[in-house]
Amino acid sequence: MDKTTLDLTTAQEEALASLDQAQDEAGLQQWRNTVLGRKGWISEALKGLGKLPPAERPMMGQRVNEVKTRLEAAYDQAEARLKAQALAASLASEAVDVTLPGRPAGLGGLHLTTRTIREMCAIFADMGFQVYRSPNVETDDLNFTLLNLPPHHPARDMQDTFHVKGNEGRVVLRTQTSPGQIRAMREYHPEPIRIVVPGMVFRYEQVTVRSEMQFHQVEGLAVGKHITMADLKGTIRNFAARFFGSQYDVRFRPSYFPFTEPSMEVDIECIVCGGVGCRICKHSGWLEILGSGMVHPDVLRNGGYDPDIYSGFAWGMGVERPAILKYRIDDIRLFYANDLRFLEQYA
Ligand code: 2NM
Repeated sequence: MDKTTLDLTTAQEEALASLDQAQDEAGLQQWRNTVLGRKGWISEALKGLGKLPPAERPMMGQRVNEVKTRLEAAYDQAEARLKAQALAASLASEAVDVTLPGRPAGLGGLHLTTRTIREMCAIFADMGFQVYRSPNVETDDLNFTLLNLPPHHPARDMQDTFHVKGNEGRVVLRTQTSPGQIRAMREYHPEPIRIVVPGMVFRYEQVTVRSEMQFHQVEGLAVGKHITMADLKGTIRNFAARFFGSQYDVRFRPSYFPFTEPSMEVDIECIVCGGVGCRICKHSGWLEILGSGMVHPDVLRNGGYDPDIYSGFAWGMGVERPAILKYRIDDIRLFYANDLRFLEQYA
């Protein structure tokens, strides 16, 4: 290619213009080949110098080299520009908008059983009862004998028991939280006590919509020098009014428990039908909520209190059953099914 100085200037301007058009790496390389490559026109121009009259060669040679230097610099600039564009594009595609609100991880909540235990304990706490904790695994003595249920007593069959292997059959999963009351009496006698013992209990029974093998209780005990049945009734009535609502009547029915004398079961007016009679209350208008009574003299003695000086009342109440009544839940097995669709409604 045989270019004059003027041609070179025009070619340079064209090359610079087309370089500005290069949009990507491929376009850039193609431009480099046609302009600066071994067979590009700069090379051709350099080769063509030999055909010029000797007098023109130095001036023309210098001019071609100027153009070459100028285009090489332009190429480097264009390459840098494309790299910066590519980087900006990839950063934009990966960009995180830090001003967007976050997607919060789901927060856990308390299980309905836990909430109900806490609510029950809080109501009794307002009446001066302290929470007393005691083990899930107990000796036969604490779970039965000291509660006035000697070996072979027929009332032991009221609660079918899980036995822990070995230990000559003397170790059981507690069937009620009452052994905690014995522990508390032995720890605090002869001081007066007002305690509630919440916790899990275990009974080897058929699982149904109304009963599980594992459930919870909040049992209570008050011992002192002038405790009467009026205290028991007042405490339970106050609890029922606060837990279920004061519009429901409460009644006390004579009953039997080995650890109390006299004993009473407590019913609340059916909270589903208001006492008219329905399927839930088996058309009686009443729902049983707990068992209670005046602590048996032998049990007081086993706890270290002289029954001629001290008296006490106690109750045993489930957690899940009052909860299914209060929240109108139709299957007690939901408490252990771990279905979030159920649990989340109460978290
Ligand atoms: C019940 C019913 C009546 C009860 C008695 C005691 C203790 F240890 F103080 F004697 N604790 N819990 C009791 C009384 C439990 O469950 C239906």
